Parts: sequence; C-alpha cells; structure tokens
Amino acid sequence: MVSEPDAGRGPREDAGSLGVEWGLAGVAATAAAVGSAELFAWFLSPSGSPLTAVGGWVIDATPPPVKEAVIAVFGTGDKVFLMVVMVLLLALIGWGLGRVLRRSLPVARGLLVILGLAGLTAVVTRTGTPLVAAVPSVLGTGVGVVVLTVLRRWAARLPRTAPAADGSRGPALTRRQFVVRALVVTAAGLGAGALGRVAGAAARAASSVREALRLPAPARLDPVPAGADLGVPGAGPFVTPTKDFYRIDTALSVPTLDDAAWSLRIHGLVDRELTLTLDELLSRPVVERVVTLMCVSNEVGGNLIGNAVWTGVPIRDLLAEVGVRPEADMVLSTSQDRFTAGTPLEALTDPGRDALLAVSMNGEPLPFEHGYPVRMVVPGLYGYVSATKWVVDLEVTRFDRAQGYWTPRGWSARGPIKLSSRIEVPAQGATRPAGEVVLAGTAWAQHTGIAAVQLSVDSGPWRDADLGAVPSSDTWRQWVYRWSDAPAGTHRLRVRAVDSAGRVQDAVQRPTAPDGATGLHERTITLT
Ligand SMILES: Nc1nc2c(c(=O)[nH]1)N[C@H]1C(S)=C(S)[C@@H](COP(=O)(O)O)O[C@H]1N2
Ligand SMILES: [Mo]
Repeated sequence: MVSEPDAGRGPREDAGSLGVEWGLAGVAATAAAVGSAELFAWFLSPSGSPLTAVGGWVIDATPPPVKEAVIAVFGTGDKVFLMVVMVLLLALIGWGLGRVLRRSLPVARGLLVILGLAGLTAVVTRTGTPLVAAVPSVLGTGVGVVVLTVLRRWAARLPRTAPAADGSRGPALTRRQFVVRALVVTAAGLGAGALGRVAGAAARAASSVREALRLPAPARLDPVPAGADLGVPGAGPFVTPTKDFYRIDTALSVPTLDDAAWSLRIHGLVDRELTLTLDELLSRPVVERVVTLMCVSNEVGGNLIGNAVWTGVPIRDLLAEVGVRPEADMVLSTSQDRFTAGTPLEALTDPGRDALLAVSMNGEPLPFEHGYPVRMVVPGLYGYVSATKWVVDLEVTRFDRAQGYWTPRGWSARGPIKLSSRIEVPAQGATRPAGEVVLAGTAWAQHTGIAAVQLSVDSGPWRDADLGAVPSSDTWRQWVYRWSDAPAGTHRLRVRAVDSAGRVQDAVQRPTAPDGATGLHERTITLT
C-alpha cells in the first residue's frame, strides 16, 4: 500500500526553488494516467480511448471556420495536429497539477480524478459505446493517482521539502535523481500511450477479417477505356491509387468494424423495414463503377478529390426492396461512429445513376480509412452529403425532418458537385524553355460530364485542350494542351471547363462554405 504523504502542511521552505520538480511530477502523473488509459483501451475496447473520445468531442464542437483553417493549413494531417495540441494541453495541465501537488496531495488527486471524469464523460457520451469502454478511463485515473502519490513520497525525500504525513522521509534524493525519476515515469506514460494507439490500431487492422472478405464478381463491369490516362509526366493518374486517395472524416480513431458484426438497417418512411448482414448484402447483384469522389472543402485547384473503381450493391435496388413512401425526399445515412449525411432521395433512386453501397475500392476490400466494410458512393454529390463510410443505418426521411452532420455546422443541406478544373502541369512558378510547353490537368462535372476544357494564356482568348477518354460522366476527365511557340517571359495560365449541358465553369471566386468553392485555377510560369 502507498502511505499517505501529506503536502497539506505546505512545504513553504522550498518556495520558488523546486518549481521544476513539482511541475515535472505533475506532468509524469498525467502522462502515466493518460498513457495507461490508452494502453488499456488497446486491450479492452478501442472506443474506450479517452484521447479519441475527447478529440472527437473537440472535432464536433470546433466552430466551422476554425476547422476550415486547420484543414487549410494541415490538410489531411489535421488529426495529427489535434493530437499534438491535446498532448501539449495535457502537459500544461500536468504542470499545473504539479504546482497543486506541492501544496496538497489530496487536492491534486481530486484534480486528477476530475480529469479522468472528463475523459470518462467524453467516452460514455459517444453514442454506441459498449460499457467496457468506461474501464480504460477508470483504470488510467487509478494509475495516475497512485503515481502521483509515489511522486509525492519521492518529493518528500528531496532536501528542503516537507516530510510525508508519517514524518518519514526515506533516504535523501538529490534534485537530479528526482528529475530523472519523473522523466522516466513521463517517458513510460508517453510510451504506453504511443503503444496503445499505434500498435493497437495496427493489431486491430491485422487481426481483422478484412483480408479474408470474399468480394463477389460484379454482374456489370465499368472498364477504364484506353486513352483515359493521357500519361503526361507530373499529372496525376486517371485512377487514383488507394494509398494516395484523400481522406476526410471526423473519426479520430478509424472504426475497424468486424464484418461478422456489421449489419445495415434500412427503415423510416418505408413499407418493409430491412436489416442486412454483410453476406445478405453481398448475395445481391454487385456492380462495378468508376466514380470520382470529392470533398466540398476542396479549394479551387486543391487535392481533396480522387477517382477510384468501386464495386457495390446499387442503393436503388435496396430502396425498391423496402418500398419508399411517396412523402420521402431524403435518406439519412449514419456511420458506426455516428457521422450522418442527408442524401437527396432522387440521387439514390435515379435509374440512370448507380449510387452504391460499396464494398471494394480499386479491387480490394475497402481500407479501414475509406469505410470498411461498407460505405456509400453517390456520383455527383460532395462527400459530406453522400459518401458515408462505415455506414450502418439508412433512414428514409425528409429534409424538413432530419439533417446531416454538416448542415447545422454551416454547410448547405444539398451538395451537388460544382463544375471545376485544375492545372497539374507545369507546377506553380515552374521555369521552362520557351517553345512548346505542355499543360495538363483534370476537369470534372460528375454525372453531367465534361464537354470541353479551355486554356487562356495571359488573359488571351480561350482555346480548347484535347480531352482524355472516360468510362462515364461520373468521373473526372484528363486534358492536355500543347502550347506551341510559347515566348520567353512570365505567363499567367488559366483553365476553365464546359460541361455536357453547355454550362461554362463559374469564374467568380467563392469560398468552400456553404456549398463548394468556385473560381478558375491559374498558374504562373516563366519561360526562358
Ligand atoms: N463516417 C463518415 N463518413 C464520411 C465522413 C465522415 O466524417 N465520417 N466524411 C465525408 C466527407 S466530408 C467526405 S469528403 C468523404 C471522403 O471520403 P474518403 O475519406 O474516402 O476520401 O467521406 C464522407 N464520409
Ligand atoms: Mo468532405
């Protein structure tokens, strides 16, 4: 048992001189508490991770402009950024805890318990968490309290510190020895935390049945035609490799659902509710479709867009099976981690549009980050209103009754993708020899199709680029423009697209919120 060192008597004799030791003691106890909780979460319950739960709460509570700014600066590294901020904040809290520990062990213990309760509250208020998810926070808090107590006893052995309650001091410790011990405890806490998060995620991924998932052969294929990839060096490929595919979601820890446990409930304004297991879903005809997904947060010329080959079951077929009531106009999809998207019903029932419950991406089961085992893919709509990953629930409803996750956060309820284009080659600021300059990039108007891409040099006339082939109107389209007799000097290149309905890309610059950026992409290059 740990005896009761009492700091209540206020070791005034050390005032000022031992601040660093106390601060480090607090940091060490906090690291031990949080680190061990993360380690326990690895064994016991991934949803029991207090860092993930608090981070998720922060993500949900962050005002949209702040979120926008973070994504603008850190891109898909936004979650690493949040983790670093949380660790720094915890270090600061720990430091403060150490200052309190110097005055009173019971008060410091109380504060650590409050910190643990905050983590626990974040965990248990995340919907859908099993009871066992509460255990890591409780155990972690216990570890923190014990470590705090031990550190207080060690502190009592420092010169000029008040002795423990029983008057015992134990053999003297030098300040240096104390600091080393506190740092070792801190490192152990950080190590446990890192192990819990990194190895935990890897272990869950490896032990899963994802690799074993047997993908049914598609009843209908969607081959990529020759000439879709124009092969201009420096331009992106027509089909985005999975590892390079952008990732956007609110999930701080990627759900690693076991497909044996997965089920999908289809309910709401339907004649016959339906719950499907994965086997039941995959016993229906599966089709292959090449579809370009895009995030509404993509700036003009940005990278939050990717094109992949998906296979899955048309949502239209399942909606026909359950019988949609006439008053319905939206399907609210919910993910295992409680993200929601509100998709216009007509985009899902449209006989000419294969909105899918997708199970594979580029020939493999969906990666965990991209929605394993099942996600939605709806051609023509931004991801936030359509592309629900880890989808477990489809509620047929109405726009005046339900809202997707981003709608109350300042994004429009409906999100058709806007016609846009970008220059990929040459790079901004590139220097090339004058003469022939090859410009290349992509343009998109998902589910409408690209009819033309035009280039303007130094505000001159718009000239047509050559276009690559496409499997359908649901993908982006590559373009190449060979600018001959390009003179030396600095030039401004601008691109615009024209869709198959004859609409010309909007040149007015608008921000991404509330329904997608507009404006033309341009690059400045120097020819010598
Ligand atoms: N469960 C879940 N699904 C989600 C999201 C999310 O936050 N959670 N984000 C959506 C958004 S905003 C986009 S742009 C796409 C991105 O899909 P990707 O990460 O596979 O590229 O997923 C959508 N599906
Ligand atoms: Mo998005």
